[in-house]
Amino acid sequence: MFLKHFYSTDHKIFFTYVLIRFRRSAHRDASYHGLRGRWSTVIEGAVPVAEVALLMFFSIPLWSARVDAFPPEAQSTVVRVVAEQFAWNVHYPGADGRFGRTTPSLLGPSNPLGLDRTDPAGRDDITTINQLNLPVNRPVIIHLSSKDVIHSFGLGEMRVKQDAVPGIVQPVWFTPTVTGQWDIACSQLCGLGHYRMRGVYQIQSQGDYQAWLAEEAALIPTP
Ligand SMILES: [Cu+2]
Repeated sequence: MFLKHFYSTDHKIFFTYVLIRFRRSAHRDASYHGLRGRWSTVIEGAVPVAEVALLMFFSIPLWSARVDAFPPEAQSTVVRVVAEQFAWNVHYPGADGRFGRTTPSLLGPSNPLGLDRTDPAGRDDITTINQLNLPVNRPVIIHLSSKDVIHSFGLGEMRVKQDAVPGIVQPVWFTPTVTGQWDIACSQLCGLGHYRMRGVYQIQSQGDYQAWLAEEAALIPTP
């Protein structure tokens, strides 16, 4: 990004100007004084001031307005993602559209979300590890949290990157417009196994997604 900016057209024009303006035939003796006067200092000071103003008063408020305009949950695919060292636990509400109760006392190797299957809302819930399937052309709302340390949920192709912070449920939304399969990357150095904290997300057609949900629902353990 920086390099691309550095070699932009205006720099090439300036470089050409300098080549001609300070050519050898016009300046036999080198000047060791460099630039005199206050203008360069003024410009150097003005550039960061202008950039900070652009960032603080335009860029950040605009981006904030964009990401805070959440679509209604009823018209979205709502999923919970719980990060841990070193995996992504995914929780779907199931056919009833309601998330079952989760509690730390039920946490265990076979129940990484601590989901209470005796809760009526939790009976049909689907859980996966490192596998996030979503339908295309429908807004997705992900309620993101973490069990241990700060992770960062990165879906590069969806332009999504959001920190997962223990003690906070942070919603993030986007609308996938293409089908395909990519990696969920943890983009926060979260421990020794950070490098293998990799999941897969798959954007599917509505039909494929429903078929996948049915497949997963068939795997739900019966109490
Ligand atoms: Cu991580």
